[in-house]
Amino acid sequence: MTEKYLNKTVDPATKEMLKYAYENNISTMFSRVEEMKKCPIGAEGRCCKNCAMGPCRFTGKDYEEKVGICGATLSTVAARNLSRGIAAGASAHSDHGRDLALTLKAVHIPTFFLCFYSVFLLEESPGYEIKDESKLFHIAEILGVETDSRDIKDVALDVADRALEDFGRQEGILYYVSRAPKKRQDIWKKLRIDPRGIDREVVEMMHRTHIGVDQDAENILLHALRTSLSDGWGGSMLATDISDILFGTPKAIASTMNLGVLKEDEVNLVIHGHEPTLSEMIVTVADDPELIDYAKSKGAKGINLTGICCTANEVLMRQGIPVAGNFLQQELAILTGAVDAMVVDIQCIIQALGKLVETNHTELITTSHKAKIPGATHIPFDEHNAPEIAKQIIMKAIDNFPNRNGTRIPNVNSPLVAGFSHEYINYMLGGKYRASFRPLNDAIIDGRIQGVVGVVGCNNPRVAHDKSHNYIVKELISRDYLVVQTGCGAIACSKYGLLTPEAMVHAGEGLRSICETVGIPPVLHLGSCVDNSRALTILTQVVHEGGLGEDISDLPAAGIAPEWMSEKALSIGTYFVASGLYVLFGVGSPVGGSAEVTEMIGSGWESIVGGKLEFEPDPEKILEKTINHIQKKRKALGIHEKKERVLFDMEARRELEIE
Ligand code: SF4
Ligand code: MSK
Repeated sequence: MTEKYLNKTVDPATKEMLKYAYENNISTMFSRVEEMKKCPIGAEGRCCKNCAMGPCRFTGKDYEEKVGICGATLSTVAARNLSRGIAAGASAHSDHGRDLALTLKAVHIPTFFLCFYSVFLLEESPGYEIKDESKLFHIAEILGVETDSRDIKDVALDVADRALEDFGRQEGILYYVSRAPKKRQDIWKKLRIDPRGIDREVVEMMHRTHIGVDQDAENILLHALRTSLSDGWGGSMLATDISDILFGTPKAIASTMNLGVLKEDEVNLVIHGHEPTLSEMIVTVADDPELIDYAKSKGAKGINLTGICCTANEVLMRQGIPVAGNFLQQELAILTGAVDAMVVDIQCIIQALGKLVETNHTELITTSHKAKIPGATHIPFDEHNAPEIAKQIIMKAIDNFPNRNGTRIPNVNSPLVAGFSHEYINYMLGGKYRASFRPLNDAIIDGRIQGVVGVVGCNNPRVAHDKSHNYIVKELISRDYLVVQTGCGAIACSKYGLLTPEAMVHAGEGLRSICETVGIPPVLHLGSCVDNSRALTILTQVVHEGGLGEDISDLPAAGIAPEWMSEKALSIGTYFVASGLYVLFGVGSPVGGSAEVTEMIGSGWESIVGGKLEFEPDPEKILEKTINHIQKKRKALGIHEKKERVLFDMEARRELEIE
């Protein structure tokens, strides 16, 4: 028996399932990565296949001096490859945001409209409603929608239309650009990278990287910054805001994490993918007593909903639904034999699942016309008929319960607290009547908190599962850095209890004192991939609160994606850089073959936007660079020397007043 699996993860539940997979010769991402060696040329951005004269590969001793058949230099090729990845990532988030805007539009048709056209429109999207009116009105204000004395449905419709306008905008800039600090907006304007239409930036990126268009690596990369901004301050931010409007703005909520959340005696339905639209409806419908009775009639005690990847984060943040695992655990969940159905929508759902369910009892259900998988049952999702579709999916899971053929659920799970929207953090810090980021700014200024670090992103079987996430986060909190997380990174750290208030035992003295006073964990779960936009809002609020500079680039803050793998991660990292942050990625560099491009996205970008992007495979170096950077920012702000907090008595106060 091989014990190769021992070094592949730090998660005991994953180890247990890998033992089963290896002993039974079952292929998973963990084993396929051993067989699929990286192409060293492609891995470093040294291959171009943008036209049929190529692919042109930059190899040999003098590869940096070579040019492609069209004359393209290595830096042009590497910049084009990276930029296309960023455009793909931006398009994924933004298409997600567009679907939410369309759902919002479908939910609320104004009454007068109905009178003229069709009464059937009344039933446009049964089951959906506006859950957070105050957020709707706040967003309406930003989008310039009139709210005074207007019906909420009319406001919602206008908000949806304004959001959709930003996807198709041809001229002008995105509405949300105005949310950024003024200094940041000026930088974007001066560089002409303030994002126009969301779709327009992605299309232009694809155009510029077509053979024979933009041959200047720096210019290509400048547009990559703009494209990523259309994601961060456009598609992703809209996705987050509209999800909050429709399903509620998250508040702190307790739940459980890891494969042990699957239940032996209940029907297990795992929700996997990214959008909250269908998953929220499944959560609502699963409580239907008729469905529960139906599950009982099949011998189950009830219906157990759990999630994987970012759909899991969406329903965790708002409903406290337990999470079965992150990206690398999707196959392992099926191998437990206890998943009666896995319903998926879009993104991070691997094709191997279709093959895996051929030999396992799980019913794999695809729901998006954009994402079909051979081997899956397709039940097309339609927001106009969502409760019925959700019911149909749950019935499929129930019907499959009697077909189980032995289960092996690892008895491993951990508690966590999620739900830290920026609105909730604001409330936690200042209370209901004085909600404010002031206490956070003060703690950063007096050094109890040294800085804020986002540790986000995926898993990647090229590096040990969850290991870097946990190492970096533990080290940071022990040194008084507040950590915010999203996506699979948040799932990784919650497995080890780092997202609970009890985790403050791992925190440094200063951070611990804040966690105790405010009642927050030292690691805050902000949500799914699109919810990285919440971090942009938090950073902006910290700037506006005052005392820490005038721009995001002044803040003692940084971003890390230690186990990244997706193009979405590239877009996220780049929009943080374009917003002024230092961002470090682990694993390996997709432009490592070009010293010029490596410099352009590092010191080059830093000189124009204040943020820089680096790829650093060594987690210890990531930590060191992050800390050095934050300390450099503290020094620039003049807050690097620890100030003792002085408690004044009356006499001392009088002296101050006299002066
Ligand atoms: Fe080669 Fe140029 Fe075609 Fe790329 S675009 S494959 S470098 S000829
Ligand atoms: S799901 S993009 S593996 S974080 Fe958002 Fe996880 Fe990365 Fe997918």
